[in-house]
Amino acid sequence: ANPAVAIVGATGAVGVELLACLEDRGFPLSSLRLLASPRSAGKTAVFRDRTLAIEALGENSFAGIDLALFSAGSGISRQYAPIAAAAGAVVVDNSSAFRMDDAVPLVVPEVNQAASEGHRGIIANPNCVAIIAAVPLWPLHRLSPIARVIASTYQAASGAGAAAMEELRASTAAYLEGRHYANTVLAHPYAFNLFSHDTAVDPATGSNGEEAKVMQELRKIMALPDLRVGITCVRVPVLRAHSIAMTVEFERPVGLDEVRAALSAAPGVRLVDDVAGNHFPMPREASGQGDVLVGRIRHDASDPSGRSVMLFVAGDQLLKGAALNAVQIAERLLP
Ligand code: A2P
Ligand code: 11C
Repeated sequence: ANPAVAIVGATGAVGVELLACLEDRGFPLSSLRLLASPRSAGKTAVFRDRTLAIEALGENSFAGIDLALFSAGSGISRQYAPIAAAAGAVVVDNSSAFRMDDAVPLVVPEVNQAASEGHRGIIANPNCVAIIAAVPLWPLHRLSPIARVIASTYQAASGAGAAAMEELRASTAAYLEGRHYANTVLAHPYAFNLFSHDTAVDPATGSNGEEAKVMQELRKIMALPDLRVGITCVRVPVLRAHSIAMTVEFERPVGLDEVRAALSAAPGVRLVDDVAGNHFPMPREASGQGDVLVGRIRHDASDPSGRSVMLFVAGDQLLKGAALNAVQIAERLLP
């Protein structure tokens, strides 16, 4: 029989996309239960032309559920994912709660699909920047071993949730009309501005929480515990796709033709590298796309050895960075 599926956080920015991915991809399911906070109980959502009620999440929400897709923050995951797993469901968890737990696979299907096989009830969906970076980094590592990655991110509002997307819209409208807008979701004025990622900086390392996650998650996903990663994470006033500028240092010199060929052949990657047209990956074009867009492929002029290649990447944070990756993990669990 097809699995009975539950979505936890069905009203959130990622939850809505989980519903859409299940529908668009024709995911074979026998029933779908939509769970959120008590504030949403009684609201409805439409799935395959049927109107489904949204229910308040509780300890009894998982009876008869085979697959539970969680995207309601790490506190909810810590509390309820073990309950769902104990009730017999396989959990695919979009939060950071279990990602670095040795007993929990951290999976990007294009990179380490086989890791899912060892799961004990919970599979973690990585951080969105880690996913969007890993999709092009993995075929490059297969081409020639990577020693080091230096990256800067341009992260959209969607990564901070539906309320942050609304804050970007409302604060931009207020700015254009000359009205004061008091930000309530993000810590700084968002319209026509950008700022260091909203997670706290660890005084001991100087990295913020997002940067630390990306560094450690990339090493786990790619099974490269010694990969050297340096990253700066920044929130920009874009609605829903994250972009990343990356410098990839290989152990040996590489040619741009072989880099392009490896990326062209890679699953989940689409080259957007029109030099004559000056047309490269953009968040607006990445939005709504399952593929990670990759372009601006060139040698790093500051490294005459020819071992360093620079790229610009954009990927839909809500799709490949979250919902789509989770549904792709779940598809591969189907018999
Ligand atoms: P709700 O809409 O009822 O608050 P986002 O990441 O876009 O901010 O969405 C967060 C998701 O997590 C929403 O679906 C939200 O539901 C859900 N959520 C937040 N708190 C709880 C809770 N205590 N129990 C269940 N779901 C929750
Ligand atoms: C952001 N990447 O854009 C974050 C959101 O590790 O799941 C997701 C945080 C995570 O702010």
